[in-house]
Amino acid sequence: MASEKTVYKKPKSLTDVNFTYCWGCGHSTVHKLIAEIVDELNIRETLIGVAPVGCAVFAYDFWNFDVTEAAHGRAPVVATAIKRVHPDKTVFCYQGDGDMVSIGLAEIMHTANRGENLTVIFINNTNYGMTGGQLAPTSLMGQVTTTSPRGREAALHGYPIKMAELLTQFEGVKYIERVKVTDAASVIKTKKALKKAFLNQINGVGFSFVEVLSSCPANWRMDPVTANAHIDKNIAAYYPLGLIKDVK
Ligand SMILES: Cc1ncc(C[n+]2csc(CCOP(=O)(O)OP(=O)(O)O)c2C)c(N)n1
Ligand code: SF4
Repeated sequence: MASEKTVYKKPKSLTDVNFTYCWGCGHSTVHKLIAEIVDELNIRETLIGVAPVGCAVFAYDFWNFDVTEAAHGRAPVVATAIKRVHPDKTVFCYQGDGDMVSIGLAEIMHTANRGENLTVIFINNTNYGMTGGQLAPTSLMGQVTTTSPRGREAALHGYPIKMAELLTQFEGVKYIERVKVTDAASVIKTKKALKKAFLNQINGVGFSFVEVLSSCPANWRMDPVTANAHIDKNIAAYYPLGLIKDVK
């Protein structure tokens, strides 16, 4: 009889608490990838995450390592303080686009400009997920949301902000990549980018930023498969994927 071989098991860095995310939500995939990377890099005991306001507000329930909470876009400054007090720890921020690009825009810009040796993971689902799908600074032109029922219009709402491109101008920023999690190949690429962003910090390279184009099927009023296709076809057309900055 052939002996059984374990090919996959739940990462140690996830608790037994079930995710509360909607079906097909990108947060679940990224949470799992982070947990896998933390196991692989063996940093579970020396890692501190900073969670945002938004659907990922309960991330501390799902990850089996230290996570604190910094509401309303303040994650980068809280992470800055933690890293400065504990330079031996690996510290990361996990933020949505409403949290980061709306109320927290100043914090991310100044943290990037200071070139803090941090890992920042930015989940861009082009709306405020938790509160019912309101317009975010990242919503696409024409995007219908609960606060833009006629679609996003430049004259009323301005244009979608490309955070990854915006941050490239800061000299302190060493690594920026934009990825997605819509199929197996893109999930593997995302894991590679996230791992590099953690390794950069461990190796003292400096501020590293990974933007993940992520689905919000619930507020987009789409099934998960259609939501992923929407990312591939429309969102990635405005927010180009790939490596944006990599300073050795
Ligand atoms: C001062 C203030 N304004 C607004 C809110 C409501 N609020 C909570 S989460 C959130 C949006 C979060 O959206 P995003 O960061 O995109 O995360 P997602 O839920 O999509 O993952 C808002 C507006 C609040 N709690 N406090
Ligand atoms: S509302 Fe959107 S972002 Fe929030 S859990 Fe549901 S699908 Fe995910």
